[in-house]
Amino acid sequence: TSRLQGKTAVITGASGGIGEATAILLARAGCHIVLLARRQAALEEVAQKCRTEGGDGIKVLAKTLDVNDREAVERLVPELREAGFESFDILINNAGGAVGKEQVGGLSDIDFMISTNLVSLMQLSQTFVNEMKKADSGHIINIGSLAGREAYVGGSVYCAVKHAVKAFTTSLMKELVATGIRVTEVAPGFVETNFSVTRFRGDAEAAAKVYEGFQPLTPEDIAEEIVWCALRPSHVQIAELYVLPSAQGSATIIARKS
Ligand code: 8X3
Repeated sequence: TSRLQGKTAVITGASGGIGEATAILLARAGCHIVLLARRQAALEEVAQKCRTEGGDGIKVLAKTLDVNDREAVERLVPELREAGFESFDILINNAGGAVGKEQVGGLSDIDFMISTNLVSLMQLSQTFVNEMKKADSGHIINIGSLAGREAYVGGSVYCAVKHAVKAFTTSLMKELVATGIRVTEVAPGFVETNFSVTRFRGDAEAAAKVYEGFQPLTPEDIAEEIVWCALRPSHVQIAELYVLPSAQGSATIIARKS
């Protein structure tokens, strides 16, 4: 049986994209699944898929949560305990994204990006590290980005926060070496999801152009990498994993066939 059998995985941004694909694979590996996102209807659909993949042996909970609601995040662990989850083995901080491709952007976009990608990730990490310490075991997996490896035009705020995610995750990994808690950053390049639609403020045409003429990563590709990290034996810690499409070398070096 899988090393993940019977473990509990908590996934933010679970209503679509990488979060959804990861939840489904973890359910298939026998994990109990806590799905967190703002959109309840979409979450319910993902929950159904997880139940189909995981069978009767797993618990699946679809819970509405805005990761930017600090009080709601504070209530999360007690509420999950009430719902029958006793321990938390894997946290996947996947919620996040970029809004706008202009230089810097307005203050509300700046605040939103810092809050969603960084402050929420820090609060959730802190919350679940406290829980995992009780069992002296667990795994925090933070989703970084190519934007945490290079700073590109049109990404000043997003690149800043993703660099911060990388630094935070590395510090946390070092701080927890004496514990049974592992910390991993999985950092993808271009993955075809709703990411670019949000970045281009709903302009689907501009979003589609990002992935034109080459084969981008799929959410399932990154889900496989995340699950691979989680599946390593407990003495193996994948500290970071940088994953690009084969046709991508950097934010701007992409072999497109026109
Ligand atoms: C991944 C998106 O455009 O920074 O976060 O590679 S991008």
